[in-house]
Amino acid sequence: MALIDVCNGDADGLFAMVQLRLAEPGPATLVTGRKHDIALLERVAAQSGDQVTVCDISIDRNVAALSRILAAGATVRYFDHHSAERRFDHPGLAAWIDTDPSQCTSLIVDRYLSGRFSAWAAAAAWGDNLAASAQGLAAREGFDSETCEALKTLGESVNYNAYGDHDSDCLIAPAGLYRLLVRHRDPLDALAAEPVLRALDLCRRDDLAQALAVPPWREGATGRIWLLPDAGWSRRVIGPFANRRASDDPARAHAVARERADGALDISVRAPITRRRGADRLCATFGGGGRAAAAAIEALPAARFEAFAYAFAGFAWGDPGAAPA
Ligand SMILES: [Mn+2]
Repeated sequence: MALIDVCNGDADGLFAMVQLRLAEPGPATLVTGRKHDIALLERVAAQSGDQVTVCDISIDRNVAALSRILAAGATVRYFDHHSAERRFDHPGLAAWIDTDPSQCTSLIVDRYLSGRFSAWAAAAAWGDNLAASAQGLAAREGFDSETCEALKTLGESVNYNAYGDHDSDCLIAPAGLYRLLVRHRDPLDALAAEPVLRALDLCRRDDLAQALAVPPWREGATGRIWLLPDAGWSRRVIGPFANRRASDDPARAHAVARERADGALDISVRAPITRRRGADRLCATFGGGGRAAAAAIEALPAARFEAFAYAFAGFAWGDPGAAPA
């Protein structure tokens, strides 16, 4: 019987798994990757009796591999906040799914563990740009403002580290980072003891400064779009930059496109923070996916960028079927 842990390589995925393994130490094999490695369950070869724990990857994008793992006789615990329309029942599957846009996987795991490692969960919520949720948890735990600032920096730095197209784009592979983090019950101890976290923060600030110097490609009443050149800094910072712009202007939607070496575009989309619905629907129209609040399109042909900008400008953000705001 083997323990197999599978998680997104961003702050939310890694910190969800850190919480679970702090609560339940065990010799687990970790499968993780960068943000764009969404089909992580495909890499899992499970056998009868194996226990697979999954955090922060979409069931919809992994449903075939999930079925195969369950059919092999493994049991699966699944924690997630991505769209789960293809979720199914199976005696070997236990799922904790909450797709509310105020939620992230680390917050779901925090509830599952009755708040044993809430500082990790708050840092993850900041990393997923869920400031209100993070502050709510921090207030409940009585964290002071210095602690909050440190947890926010940690979450944003580790979230930043998950972007990039290649391991060479970033300072440390998510799997290596996880092994450093899980040694610390308190994320503040991790910040003090692991120099790579400070280095990540400095790199993120440098990359953000480069992106913040780029003017919007198009700006309208309902949203803003940026177009970044293909470079190491733009590959790394596209998501954090989209989060920053969304936080700065919460009533408008945001899209950050980045040119790729092959001429196509990768696009990160953020719904308005005041109406966090629809990013996944808009991106699905162009072959992408994600969550209601934050989604992405990979490799959009450049010839379709105008069509995307048009759809983005006219998009009805908010709940489908709700009265127009
Ligand atoms: Mn997440």
